[in-house]
Amino acid sequence: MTGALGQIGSELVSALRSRYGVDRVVASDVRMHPRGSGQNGAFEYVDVTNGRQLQGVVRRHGVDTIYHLAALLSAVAEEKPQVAWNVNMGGLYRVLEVARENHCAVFHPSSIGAFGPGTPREATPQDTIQRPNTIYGVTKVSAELLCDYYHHRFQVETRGLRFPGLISHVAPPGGGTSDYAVEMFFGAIRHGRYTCFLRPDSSMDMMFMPDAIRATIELMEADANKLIHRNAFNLTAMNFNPRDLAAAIAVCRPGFEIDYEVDPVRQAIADSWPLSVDDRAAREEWGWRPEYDLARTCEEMLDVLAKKLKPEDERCP
Ligand code: AKB
Repeated sequence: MTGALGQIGSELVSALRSRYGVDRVVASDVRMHPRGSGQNGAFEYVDVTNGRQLQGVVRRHGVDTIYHLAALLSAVAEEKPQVAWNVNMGGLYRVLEVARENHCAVFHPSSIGAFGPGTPREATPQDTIQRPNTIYGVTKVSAELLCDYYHHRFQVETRGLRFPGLISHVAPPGGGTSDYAVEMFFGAIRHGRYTCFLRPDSSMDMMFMPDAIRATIELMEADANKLIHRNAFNLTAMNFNPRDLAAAIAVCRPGFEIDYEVDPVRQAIADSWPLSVDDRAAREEWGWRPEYDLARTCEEMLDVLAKKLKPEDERCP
């Protein structure tokens, strides 16, 4: 797995190790593994833009599937478009080449960011217009196309998911637009308040990380004969905007307060994304069913964060 210390990787590594065995999963990242993290299992330093490094790790460990997660997220990509192209596309191209040469399957996440202002915004269909106006979106559409190309041209087993905003209490997200949701949970526990960088009515689809991890594993284990689509499936679990989330948090943390200081860059990114997506293809082709709605996500997030961030036990009533 590349980008194994990131938001998805931190939880996917453990899930894959419990399912397939600790010694069967090699975690890698461009950051060094923090000491005393409690994680057993192989860890390698890998810069995904370095094909030789990737090749070396794949050959040394006899890797048969690459979960390629290393990428810049939407907001940080917009600050550094050249770096975003280099990491997101340069990294993927090298991963696909190594996969082609070593007969590996590849999982690569896409995003609701692969859509743009010309896309139907409500119940966005699986197959529709994709003309994003952010560099993140441009890399995501290009990645979907390149993964499909490697599948039909070289028979590389590529599969992907268009993740909505992801919510997790394990590893902090880095530089996304949907990150306001995670920040709001942390704000609620730490300060009883949060200043949101998106407008109160900025709706988008979201998902709690346990659903995202299960979706990844289910897609990679799905029967290839049943897949009409590959790169990448629309996916959703719940839909809300900052105002809805603040109200749901206030149910568990009465007195929670929110105010708004809109960041024009991240607001423009959110405004270019779907309000909601239609994930029927994922449901029909490989049986996708989410388990966490907003109420259940809030309860678990606040419960875990209260224990993690404060010494006293503050359970959600
Ligand atoms: C981001 O906000 O950039 C990501 C995403 C929705 O792709 N979380």
